[in-house]
Amino acid sequence: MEGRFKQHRGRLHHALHRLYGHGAGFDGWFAQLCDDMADRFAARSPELRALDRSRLAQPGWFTSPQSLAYSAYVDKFAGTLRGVEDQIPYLKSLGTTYLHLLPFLRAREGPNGGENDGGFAIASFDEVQPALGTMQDLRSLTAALRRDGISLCTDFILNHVADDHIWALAAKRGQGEQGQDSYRDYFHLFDRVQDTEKFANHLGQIFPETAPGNFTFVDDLQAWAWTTFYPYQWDLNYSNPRVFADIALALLHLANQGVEIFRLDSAAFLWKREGTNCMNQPECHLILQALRCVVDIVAPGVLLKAEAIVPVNELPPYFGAGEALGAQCHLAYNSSLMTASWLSLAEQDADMVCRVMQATPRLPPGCAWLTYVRCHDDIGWNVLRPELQDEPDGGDVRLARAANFFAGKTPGSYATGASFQARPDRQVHGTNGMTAALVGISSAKTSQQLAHAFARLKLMYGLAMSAGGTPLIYMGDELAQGNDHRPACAWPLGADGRQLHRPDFLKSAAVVPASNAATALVVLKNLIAVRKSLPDMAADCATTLLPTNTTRVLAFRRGERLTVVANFSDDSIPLFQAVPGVFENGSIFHDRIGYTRVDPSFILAPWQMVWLMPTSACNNQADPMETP
Ligand code: OTU
Repeated sequence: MEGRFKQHRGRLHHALHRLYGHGAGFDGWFAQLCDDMADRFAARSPELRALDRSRLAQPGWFTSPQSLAYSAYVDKFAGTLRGVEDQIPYLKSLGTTYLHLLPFLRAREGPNGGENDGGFAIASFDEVQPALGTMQDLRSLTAALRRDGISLCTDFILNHVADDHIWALAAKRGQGEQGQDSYRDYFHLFDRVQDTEKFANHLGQIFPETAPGNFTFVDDLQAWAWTTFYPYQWDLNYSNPRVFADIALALLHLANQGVEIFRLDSAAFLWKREGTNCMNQPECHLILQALRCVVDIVAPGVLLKAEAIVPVNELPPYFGAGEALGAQCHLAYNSSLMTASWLSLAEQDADMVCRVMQATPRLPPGCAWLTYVRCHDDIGWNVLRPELQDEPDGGDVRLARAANFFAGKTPGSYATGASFQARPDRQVHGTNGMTAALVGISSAKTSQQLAHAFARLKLMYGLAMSAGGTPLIYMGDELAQGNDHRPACAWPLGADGRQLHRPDFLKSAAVVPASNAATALVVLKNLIAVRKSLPDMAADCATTLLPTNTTRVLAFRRGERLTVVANFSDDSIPLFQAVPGVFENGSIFHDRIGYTRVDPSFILAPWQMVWLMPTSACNNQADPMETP
């Protein structure tokens, strides 16, 4: 660690000094943090240190086309952490290299039936949720996954803790170390509601229906706590250096259990500034840069992934900017592309995807997007507002149309999702539903409807697999699982519309031949296998949009030779007319995901996606169309 400490200490000091240097005692605090980091390193196992070394020797190890992420709830996927271990062969059969397990640390047990935001209200960073297993099980799981080439990713919920976390309890008791009130300073507390108002007017709302507002009066504190999410999730106060140190050490402790990737939950919200929406603040990026230095020094095999659901222009800074370019998070959700792909699907117009891709810069080396279709959250429409600012109504009508379409409220809609946190009299918010429900697999009645629905599944996942980055499969999508229709009130974690897309996993063993589940599995496995075979799919290969004659079609090139074309509409469209440039050099292509020859007479079927390689470049790949 000595060498790495020398290498990165300056950066760490620089970021933390900018955040906390003005306070008395900074030097002593910084020295203590460095000592604590050394302790964490001392506790790091030989296996994990070896992993660190091998990853340092291979920077960007996660950016290859081999990378494939899978996201699942422990209980719904496999019961317990031990159960997840038993599912490793299945994960491997998909080609998974990275498993994101939704929160499994000890969560809030409080009143109201123990509501804990699906585990996102953390009561302890150092314990596993008892129903899911133990810390020993976690170590066993991470080791087993690692043996099979799969990295475990955990949610690291660093913006807030539950109101029964030890820090919150200490704040309620009004005691801190040395009998002081110091744990109150772990949170943003206000004595008078008037003090919250100067912030409130500029803030957005995450759950405007079920948790309106951003502040909660807490009797035990006799104060208003900042609660961006649910009232029982208290935002941490990062202007207090002790919060940063405790969080950094908690992260390292989990890294020492073998967690390799940290999904930094709600990363945009870490710093509050009057007169702003308190997202994406410069200090928020300094906090993340400092965290990156901490892992670069102690556990350099570890990756940080930003979960910042923000407009596309706000996303690149999560990879670092200026002198910190490439020195912040390794990965970030491409949430704008995800939302844009759903809007484009509803509108049968690829324009929004094009705009978002245009606004997505090439990333610094050693960085990659996390590309996805669905996750455990809603599709949040408002991230597209900047792209819609030229619309006379700021995009209200277009977004509302898309939301209504996916809620199945538009005549002729194939989708069976539901709107989230929206009221007819209020602007659009989010959409819930499993992919299969949103693309129409669940509602298809005729074989043609089903074929179209599967084309849309292939289009949506094909985009996530080809746009550049590590693609993520959300548990159940690979088996075309539909929505969970158990009533919200029966849900153990409290009523939350997002549970619509959090069903129990249909075990692969239960997949019936020729069922939708079986078909979906073939579609996704095919995309995965082909992607893995194409070097141009690496995250660091350039993505270049190609001009088209119709916005119903999206076309882009990956690297030098791979051309991706997608028809977002229900029209049949001659490829030659839609993307004339494709055939410029007289090339004939092979569609790697459709196993067809593609020449200038090729017609894109409704919602068809093709991945084109010049036949000259496929010399080793037998073309089924040309084999006698
Ligand atoms: C994240 O998400 C989690 O993914 C949610 O499951 C949690 O409820 C939330 O944090 C609080 O921990 O804006 O950038 O569906 O998109 O809450 C963070 C709404 C977020 C989520 C939003 C969210």
